[in-house]
Amino acid sequence: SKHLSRVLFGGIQAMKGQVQYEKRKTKDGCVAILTMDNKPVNALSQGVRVGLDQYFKEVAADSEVKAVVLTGAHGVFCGGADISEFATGVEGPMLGEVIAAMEASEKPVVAAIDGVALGGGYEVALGCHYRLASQRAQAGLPEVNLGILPGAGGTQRLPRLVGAAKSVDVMCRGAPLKAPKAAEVGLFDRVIEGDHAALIQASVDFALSMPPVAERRLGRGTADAADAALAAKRQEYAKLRPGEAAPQAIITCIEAAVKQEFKDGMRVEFQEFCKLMTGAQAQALQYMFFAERQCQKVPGLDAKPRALQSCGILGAGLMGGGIAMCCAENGLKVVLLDVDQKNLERGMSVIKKNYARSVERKSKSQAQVETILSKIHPCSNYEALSECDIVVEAVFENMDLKKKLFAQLDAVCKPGCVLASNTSGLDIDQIASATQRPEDVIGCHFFSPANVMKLLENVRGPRTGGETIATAMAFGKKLKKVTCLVGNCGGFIANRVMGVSGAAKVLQEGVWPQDIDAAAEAYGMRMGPLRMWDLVGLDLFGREREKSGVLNPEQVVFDAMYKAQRFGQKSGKGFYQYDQQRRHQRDPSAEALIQQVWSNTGVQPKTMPQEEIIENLYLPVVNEGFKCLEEGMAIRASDIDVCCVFGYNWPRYRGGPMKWAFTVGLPTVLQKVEQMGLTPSELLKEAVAKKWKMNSKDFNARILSAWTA
Ligand code: TC6
Repeated sequence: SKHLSRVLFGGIQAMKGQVQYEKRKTKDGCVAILTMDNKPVNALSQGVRVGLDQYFKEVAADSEVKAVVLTGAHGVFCGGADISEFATGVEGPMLGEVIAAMEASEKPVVAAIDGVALGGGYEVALGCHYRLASQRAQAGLPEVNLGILPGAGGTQRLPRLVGAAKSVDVMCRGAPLKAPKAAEVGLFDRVIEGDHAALIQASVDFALSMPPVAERRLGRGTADAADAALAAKRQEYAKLRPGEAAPQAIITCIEAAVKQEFKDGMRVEFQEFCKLMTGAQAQALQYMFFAERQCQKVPGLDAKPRALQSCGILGAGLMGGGIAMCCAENGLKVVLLDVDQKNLERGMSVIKKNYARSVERKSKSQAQVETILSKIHPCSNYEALSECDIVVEAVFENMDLKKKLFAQLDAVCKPGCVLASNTSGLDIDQIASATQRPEDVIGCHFFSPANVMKLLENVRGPRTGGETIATAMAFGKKLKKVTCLVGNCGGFIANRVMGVSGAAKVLQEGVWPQDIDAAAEAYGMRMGPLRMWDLVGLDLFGREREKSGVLNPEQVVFDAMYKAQRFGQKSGKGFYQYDQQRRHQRDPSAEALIQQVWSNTGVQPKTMPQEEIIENLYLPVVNEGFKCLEEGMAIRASDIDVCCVFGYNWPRYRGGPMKWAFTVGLPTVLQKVEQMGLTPSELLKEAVAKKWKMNSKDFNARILSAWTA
């Protein structure tokens, strides 16, 4: 500790994080207990790396110390490398060097893992000679989600510990494994019952019982995976994570671990790591890591959330049922209300069928399902909502109906109950006006299916109170949603910005649906825009157009599809034809119809480069995003990206439309938006004139001032 103090007080005070050192003397010998300490998740910031480096040197020189136990403070082992250092540059000592020095220790080193050991955190554990874990521990290598790979030796050490095939899955899936599974796969040597102190004691005893010279595993890999098996894994992950570079790079490293000596494998890992780290995907994914955490924060909101134990849901349709499942799965008591007994029964039976499928697929046990179902109470009487802490209305989109229901909720719900509407676009303030407590009314806009889609847009009306906002944000957190507070405008954020995508215009210019979809899918969208329309149903579109009576010449192809009753998947044909399994293929009759419309309007079919298709599709989205910001409908540019990524499956590795716009360059975006005949957002023009960068102080302040205005 003296040494570390000298380092810390010798001019490097700005370093984040530290390591605590304790010498524990027992009757069997003395053990050094090192505790990584860097709130909240003990990320391996420079101070932690320096601490580990120094203390391992000290331990080596101290003949009294027989072994080392390495653990973490704050109920966590370690959340990995400090991701915020990636953008600013990492200063020495490097994590790989620190781990190599630990591994080279002549004295046994035991990782005592309580809470999570993730990424570089688990790589540190891999550098230890043994890994003991508490029952609540988890381990994983989630670097793939940040567009990188376990670059501190993880790709070389894990295959030597558990074999290549399992390593591919751990690293390419990137999901943490809970203690029993982690032990089964081989990530932990033992799981210890009891609290943190029991784990440390067991680790101390274990360390002292091990041979004094540490076991080494750095020879060749176990060669358990043949080339063919790894080639199959490449294909599997190309499908599971299409377009992503990191999974393929990870498999390259694992191949090296199977075939080459450790030091040569490390060289391959370093090369692959550098390629990924300097690429656009890693940048975008690391941006998303912070964006999805940032969006949950509401500047200037100091109100505390109210208690949340129970949720009422009004309407047992598709949305209501999905919200009920999501609430019950996350421990809320649910009152599912539908005044129509038949709807209620149908809703409950859909929920039960969904869970029966989960049991079949083994994603949930029968016991889990029973616990969840026991939390959902179907009823058809409004009085049942009287004790709920929050009520989410999920009936169909009709303002008069919603107003009527909110007046009823106002009459039965207890004071302080949050009255939320799941409307996907109606004015929250108008809905609130039907109650005597507009400060308790907010929008909670779930995306379908609500139990699957991660986004929750909370919509503040002009009269929504601070406590209501805080409670709705806490509600999202409880449901494990990525929750964004947005403004009260038509379509809110995700639907509004994605709704202006230029698919109809490109189609009307003579580009075939399959070319448009192929471009979008190559960009990383899960489904091209016209396949998406086939899924949503062109009848919805057609009815809206008939109702509004506004005809736009760009949409004549859509109109023709509607008139020909080509509604999409639901009618077996739309832009494509569909088989029983809803697989799509090109449809000559759809193409003939489109060709006919084109020739009636003097349009020649043409090919358009994919990049140009993407610009035509998504630059309008970017422009609309800027408009949302200038109108004060979002708190940050990155919130718009979060809404598109989690609400519309915009490819995470591209970072969302706003991040994309800054990558393209705002002057180019503005120029093209003007060329497309769109009215450019004033904020976009201002950002170009003032040369604002994404997340620059001035840009953020300008957006925040619109939000608070
Ligand atoms: C790596 O290790 C690469 C190695 C290769 C060789 C170099 N760094 O998620 P929460 C912050 S890559 C910096 O809300 P939870 C987070 O931003 C890393 N900051 O909490 C937030 O800050 P805020 C591989 C980090 O309890 C706060 O901590 N590791 C890091 O729901 C709380 O986070 C990973 O990918 C970090 N590594 O979940 C793991 N981790 O309060 C990433 C967290 O200012 N982390 N923060 O907003 C996680 O998955 C989760 O944070 C968690 C805790 C499970 C550790």
